[in-house]
Amino acid sequence: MSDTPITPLLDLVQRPADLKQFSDAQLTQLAAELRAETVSAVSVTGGHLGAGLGVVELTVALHAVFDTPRDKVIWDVGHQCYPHKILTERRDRIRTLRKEGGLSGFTKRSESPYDPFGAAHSSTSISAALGFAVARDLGGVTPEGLGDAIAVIGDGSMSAGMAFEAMNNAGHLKKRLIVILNDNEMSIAPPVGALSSYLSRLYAEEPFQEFKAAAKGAVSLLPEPFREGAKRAKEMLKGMAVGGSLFEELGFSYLGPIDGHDLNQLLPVLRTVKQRATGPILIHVLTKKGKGYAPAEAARDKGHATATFNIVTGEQNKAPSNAPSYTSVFAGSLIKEAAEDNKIVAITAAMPDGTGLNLFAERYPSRCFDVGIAEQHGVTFSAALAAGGMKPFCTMYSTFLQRGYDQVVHDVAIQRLPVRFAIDRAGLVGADGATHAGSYDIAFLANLPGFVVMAAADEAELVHMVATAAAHDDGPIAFRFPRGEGVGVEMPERGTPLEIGKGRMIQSGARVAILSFGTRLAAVQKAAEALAAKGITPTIADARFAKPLDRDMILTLAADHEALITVEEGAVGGFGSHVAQLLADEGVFDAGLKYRSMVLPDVFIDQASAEAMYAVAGMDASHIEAKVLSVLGIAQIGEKRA
Ligand SMILES: Cc1ncc(C[n+]2csc(CCOP(=O)(O)OP(=O)(O)O)c2C)c(N)n1
Repeated sequence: MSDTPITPLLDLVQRPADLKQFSDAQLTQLAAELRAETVSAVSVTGGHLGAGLGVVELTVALHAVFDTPRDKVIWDVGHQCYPHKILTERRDRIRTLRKEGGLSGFTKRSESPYDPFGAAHSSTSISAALGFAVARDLGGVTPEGLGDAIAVIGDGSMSAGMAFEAMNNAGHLKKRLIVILNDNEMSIAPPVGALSSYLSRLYAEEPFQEFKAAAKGAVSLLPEPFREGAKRAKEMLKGMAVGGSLFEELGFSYLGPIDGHDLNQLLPVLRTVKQRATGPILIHVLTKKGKGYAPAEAARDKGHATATFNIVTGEQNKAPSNAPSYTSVFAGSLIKEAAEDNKIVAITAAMPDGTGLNLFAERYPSRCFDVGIAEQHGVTFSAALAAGGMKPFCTMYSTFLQRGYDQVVHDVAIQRLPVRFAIDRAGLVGADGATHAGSYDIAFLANLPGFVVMAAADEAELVHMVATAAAHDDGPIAFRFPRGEGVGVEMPERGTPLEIGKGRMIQSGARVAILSFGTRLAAVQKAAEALAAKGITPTIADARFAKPLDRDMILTLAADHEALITVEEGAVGGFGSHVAQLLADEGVFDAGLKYRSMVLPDVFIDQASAEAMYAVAGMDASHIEAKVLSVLGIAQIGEKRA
């Protein structure tokens, strides 16, 4: 594979309709070219590689057989959609994937009519496809028309509750709907759980299926082309008995399993389904994550997500790190706490590596639970672990915890159970964009009675917050920390529990106090250096807690300064709102305090580098400096920034 692959057939494809001109044999060649183009693009952009490589043939087959964008192909998660983007009028921009102003790394409605439903969080595709199918049957209108609705969902994503809720509903409504189960026996990590074992059995026990099919006379029930297929492709039919009773019980016709890398199987099956399907149908397709690119196939995560890389060697270009990542500091601290306290257990929802809990699991396998892509269950499971006397650390990315919100309220907070929420990827996340930004957790947790909500200002603070959470048995407690590296502070050997609801002073100054919550503290300090050159020394405090607030500290800061500014990497409604509420309730504004809060802007910020996102958000050091100057009424020379 060269850096810029030679792609004579792909070069003829402007839009999916162009695929109709190709013979099946040419489509096979087209798939090879599409794979090479995908590898080439991701080598310069980084991103999700393995999942896309696994669906190259499926992507070609879907676009060759169906008529997109009239027919709606809905990719679950959307991380496998790069080949789809190449075929759907976005090849010219494919090397801008995940970059500022470039293509999103996921499907996105605003980007293309070929992305009928955006995603990035998993397990929504069947619900979305069903919605399109029902809209179609009720005479709904879209600019592209409404044809077939096809959900493509991975075996990992299929394990989530939402997928089953949708199948349950679809089986009941009996609308024509196509679900393609893309089974690569991988999630990000190897998938766990009973569904995964069930799927494995579906193809491990072929003889049983054949027997069952024969017993039911099922082969004769298969549509004509499948019966012909028995002659043409004996191998294919072997695996295509009527199995998948779980899906059948839910009201789906089950077809499969078929080889998802063989267009000679995919094309006839999809054509037949297109011709004949009446109700909901599930096609079970077996694929290999990372297929066709040796370094991805060989990688532990099958090339799930990668930095830019050298195509020949597969070697990734990773910047050397100067400080440990927050994730590794969290995991290391939790392991130390767990060594002292055998009641500590850890829960992840399909993200063992991303959360660092893979390290915890190595050390304490029986105390670590990967519940699959099942945040709702993960939270309630944690709640009951707490009720049962354990000390659960429910470890989730901020953005994915959103899915378990009712469980946080109903199962944890109302019952005042001491679940410890370790919230990774809090704040802006860069290339994954708006769907993955951890913007809301402060707001949606700090409004819950009895919750303790902390944010670590640096990696040493994180160590103390893990210890604080371990020691806190009086109700739920959460601590948030961002993606990426710490700031390089000296690290304590062990964490010391913090006093609940107490902040800390960083520097005392005059006129203006900056009250920071979380890792924007470094930017605040940088702003203070720039302000010092202008003769202004702000007071700086680290709030540590958004709930309970350090009332004494905040009211003292307000009393001693002309202006108070809060800074947090979260949406409106969070820390700053609680501080404003306190100040209002205490009548502080009556006395004329100048108050400003710096929060994420009220927009969904598209992907870009972290620095660029902070600039868009108005949250970098220069913005903080400008905010101080403006609140003090000091005009700036040149550009007015605040
Ligand atoms: C609600 C939610 N939780 C977690 C994730 C993180 N995540 C992204 S892809 C993925 C694995 C998906 O596995 P599968 O559906 O089998 O697709 P594959 O990558 O194997 O093609 C996970 C856990 C997510 N996107 N959404």
